[in-house]
Amino acid sequence: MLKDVFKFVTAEEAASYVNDGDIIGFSGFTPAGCPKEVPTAIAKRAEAFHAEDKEFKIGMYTGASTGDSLDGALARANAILFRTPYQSNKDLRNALNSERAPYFDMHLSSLASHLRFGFMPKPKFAILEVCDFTEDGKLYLTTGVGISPTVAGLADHIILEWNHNHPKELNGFHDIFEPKDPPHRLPLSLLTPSDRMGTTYLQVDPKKILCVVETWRNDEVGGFSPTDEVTDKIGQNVANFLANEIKSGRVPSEFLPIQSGVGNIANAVMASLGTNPDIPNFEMYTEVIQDSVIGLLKSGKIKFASGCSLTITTPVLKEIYEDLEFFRDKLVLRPQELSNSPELARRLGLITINTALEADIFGNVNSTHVMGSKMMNGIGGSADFTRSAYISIFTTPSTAKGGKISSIVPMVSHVDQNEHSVNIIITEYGVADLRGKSPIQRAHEIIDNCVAPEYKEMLREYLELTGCCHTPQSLSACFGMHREFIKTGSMLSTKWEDYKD
Ligand code: 0RQ
Repeated sequence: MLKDVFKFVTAEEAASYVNDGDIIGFSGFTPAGCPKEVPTAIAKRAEAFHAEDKEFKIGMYTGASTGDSLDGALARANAILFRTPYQSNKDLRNALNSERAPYFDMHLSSLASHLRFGFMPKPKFAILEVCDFTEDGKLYLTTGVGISPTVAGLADHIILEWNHNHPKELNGFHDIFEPKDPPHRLPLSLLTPSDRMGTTYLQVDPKKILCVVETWRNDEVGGFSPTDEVTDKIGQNVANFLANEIKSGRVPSEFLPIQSGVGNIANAVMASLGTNPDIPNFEMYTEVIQDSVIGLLKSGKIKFASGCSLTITTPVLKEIYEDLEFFRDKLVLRPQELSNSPELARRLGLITINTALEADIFGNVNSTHVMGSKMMNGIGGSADFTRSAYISIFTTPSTAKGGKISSIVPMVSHVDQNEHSVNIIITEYGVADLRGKSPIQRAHEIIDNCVAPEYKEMLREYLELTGCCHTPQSLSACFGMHREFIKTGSMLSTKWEDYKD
């Protein structure tokens, strides 16, 4: 009996082991598979310490974003010593933008190995959500894997959240593997998205399991906005572009595995790929498996999906759990070191589709910083995939904030992906194919095909400002549209003579 071997406690008792300055690694990836009870109890403990004027902050390693009971609760309690990587919680975003929560944004594929290399302090605790476990330390994870194998290995103590809302039959859906570190690393042996190279469980030293907390709480995955005219059009443009790539022979007729990012646009793109008759049935090798993928697995349009998490809303997850046997040979969940591996992205020939906040006319992309300084979410896995893609695509609506911001600008206010890695930009207006083009040719391609009509002339005029050089950038005017927005609340009134020396 597990209860005879391990210490079963309340979330508050588990949290009482954690002290000011401790560092914790959490399971999960997005709100999927994250612990919920113990982080909330740690946040309450922090609040109690703060009420007595005592310090209480913890260092946090997560897979990616988490649920509100983790990031939200700890941010509201002002209990964050540091935090990495990707996040998307409103309260945490406010905390890190006001320097209350030091945040460093990392490529998701790098985090586990950087922890093992000792580039950052090792976690004292790993808090992991499981659907089942054994006396000899076999852990069966739930809907998100993230960095669980690495933090479980490095931590002194493991606290388990045993979530009975996830069926034990999830056993078999995971492919857990941790590579050796250089110079002893071997090639990752996956040759197709459905290959496996690891175990279905995470083996830990059972002596490290400090305590177990039982819970019945659902993952806190938010719903999606219904698609609208703009996101529908972007989705159709992506699908038509890829259908044409197959027709022209640049993409093999059997097609290539797809990686798709997070959010509303990504969900709409997947829906369009699913309904376009010229797109063959395909496989996914991605990090986040969202709701739209599940419908397409059911219809057969998607043959197989490999990811790091099932970031699925509760009603759709219920559908999966009611028909687990149907999905057993169609889904696999892996640690982010595998799901986001640049080695595998390059070998499998991924077509990668991610979202930009803004792109510039030369092809650089900003997915993270609003007006160059305010962190939105983080780079996530977008660069893990983009740099190693067969074809890298970025989508964005041509404007934001009701047309007052053009998503295409002369120079991005922060660079996440540079012009050398970005192949294709797609808005609701069309497709800019940047492959094999010089900076000036790229600028014309983007302005002609992707920019909203009201900003086209402004950007054409910008190109003429310096009349010089390989990349005609005016260092005085390149942020003129951003500066105009900050000054007046709209980029539409930008006049270059106000910004050019
Ligand atoms: O703001 O919410 O206040 O209205 O940005 O924009 O259009 O709803 O787009 O939900 O698809 O997210 C890049 C953030 C897009 C996401 C980003 C404002 C806009 C709105 C959101 P409001 P949308 P989405 C896999 C890959 C980086 C990581 C990544 C992301 C809000 O896709 O975080 O790709 N990507 N990971 O109004 C000012 C602009 C703007 C702007 C949009 N130019 N200036 N605000 N907005 N453009 C996943 C993982 O790695 C886990």
